[in-house]
Amino acid sequence: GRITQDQVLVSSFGPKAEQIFKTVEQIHIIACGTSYHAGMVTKYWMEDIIGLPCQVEVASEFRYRNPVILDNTLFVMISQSGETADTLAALHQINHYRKVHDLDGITSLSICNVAESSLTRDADMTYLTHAGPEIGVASTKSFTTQLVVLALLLTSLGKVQKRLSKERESMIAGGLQKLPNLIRMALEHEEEIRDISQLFADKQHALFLGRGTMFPIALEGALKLKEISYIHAEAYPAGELKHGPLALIDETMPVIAIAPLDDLLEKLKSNLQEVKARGGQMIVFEDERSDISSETSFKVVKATTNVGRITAPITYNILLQLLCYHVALIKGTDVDQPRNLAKSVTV
Ligand code: F1P
Repeated sequence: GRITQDQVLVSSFGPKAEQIFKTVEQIHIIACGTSYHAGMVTKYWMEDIIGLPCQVEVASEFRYRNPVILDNTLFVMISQSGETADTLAALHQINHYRKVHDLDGITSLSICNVAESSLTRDADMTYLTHAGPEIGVASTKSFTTQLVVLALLLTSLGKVQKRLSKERESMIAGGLQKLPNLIRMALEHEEEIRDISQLFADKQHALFLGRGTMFPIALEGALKLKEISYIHAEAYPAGELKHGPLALIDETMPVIAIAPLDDLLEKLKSNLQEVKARGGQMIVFEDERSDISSETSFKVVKATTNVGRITAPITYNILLQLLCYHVALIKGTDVDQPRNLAKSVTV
């Protein structure tokens, strides 16, 4: 018979993908560093968009605990290099558990940028990100492509399990189609972001805030800043500010907020008022149509408009990458070869 577009998409995860995706009852994502943050975004997507339970964990914890694994769990192992020791050890533990407990419904999918790697060899299925070689040690374009693959996984699981409404399917497809243009528009903000980065010339600390999928994006922004400029940075879900971190805020603390026009914007705005009241130096990445910029004390980047649930994390992350890059240039660090970091952490 005729092969449908949906079948082509699902089978791109592997010849047995359709059969496996039919029986999956929960997703467990395991990764490290930047790849872990891509997993965190996916947890929001999986539960919110297709209602599939999803947990996400760093491999360096998973591998050293005694997890109870349910049958019909799909493990998604994300790694740019495919050689990260913690992620590989976690996969080997899963394979061992499956054998010892005789649970055939446990399967693994590696999302990887390197085709010939230990992770792709030992996982049941693989989807390559095709980001091209990552020249620098800190992952950047891999993150973008990991999120695109994870959006395709979301679509495939949603379709096979009939969990994806037509409306949501076209929201994802439309978002992915718009993505190249959105990324181009994000890159056009470089000059503006370079000017803002001057603020960090004498800084040793920074705080990133976001809500929903922008929380993992805040985490990723903080990680990039630490990795390439050696500035101590932390990220918080904005609603957690009042549970401790507000104590850190004074007029010397730069606070970077990620504020797309979404259901959480009003909540975020009230969190930002708390920062303002304590004199924090706000840098806000907001939607063109938002009005946070009416706060004259804030430095605002009017980011690309029309981003949705799939495209917002990808687009806003690129704006943060630009900021971290320019801060690193000001600090005079080696952006491609940061101290104390290896491309593949193999120990
Ligand atoms: C994981 C990771 C990267 C980070 C640095 C060290 O690598 O933590 O996210 O930027 O390169 O390793 P991987 O498992 O995605 O290759």
